[in-house]
Amino acid sequence: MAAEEKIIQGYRHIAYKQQEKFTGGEMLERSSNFYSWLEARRSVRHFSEKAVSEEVIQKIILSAGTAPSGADKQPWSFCAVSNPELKIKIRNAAEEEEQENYKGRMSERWLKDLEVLGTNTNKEFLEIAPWLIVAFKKVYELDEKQVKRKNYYVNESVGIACGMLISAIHNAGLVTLTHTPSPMNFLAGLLQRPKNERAYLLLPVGHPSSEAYVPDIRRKKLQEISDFYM
Ligand code: IYR
Repeated sequence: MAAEEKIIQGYRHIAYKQQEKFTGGEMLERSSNFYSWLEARRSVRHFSEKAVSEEVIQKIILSAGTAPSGADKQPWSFCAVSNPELKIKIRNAAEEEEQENYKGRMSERWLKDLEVLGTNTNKEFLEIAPWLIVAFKKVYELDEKQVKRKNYYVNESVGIACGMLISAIHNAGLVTLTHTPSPMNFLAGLLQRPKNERAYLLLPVGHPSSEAYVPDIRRKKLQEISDFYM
């Protein structure tokens, strides 16, 4: 039996406890089931006003916070907004930016690519969804002496955390979409975030409306997204 702890490079490490062990067959079944479950996730733009408890949102955020990160800096911060006035302010500011985007900042080609997805400048979901989660990346931290300490691989880390956030939302039987108003500095302003935080992604979270539609799109096949070198 391995010792409970070990000093590595001068620091205490604890024995890794493998959570579960599976046979090859069980592994295949679980992987296949997990894929089917994830495959059923869709980005949904039509929300119901039905409430979602704060506790559920807390667990979802905690799940996102388990993501790996550069030098374990955990360079993220998630703001959960249910305050109706604040949601309206966010909607208005996002729509203002999107109007600029859709009527000039985005190329013809880009607009054409988005047409099939049913996106436009109307961001009603920012007001209707019971929660908005705004993910912020922390580009640096301030140490005890208020000296800036740069974080590492911040985009990768926060991107992974957001992926896990989206999976946690799906696991709760809720829906979301990744909204990227651009530029999105207005979010740091409205939420009065500290200087080291930059808005990364805005995710409305809630139940789908009883009349929710999603575009009829297909996911790429395994052969299109992978190459095996054996
Ligand atoms: N940020 C805009 C436009 C947009 C861009 C991409 I790339 C999308 O996949 C979807 C939308 C918006 O949120 O509408």
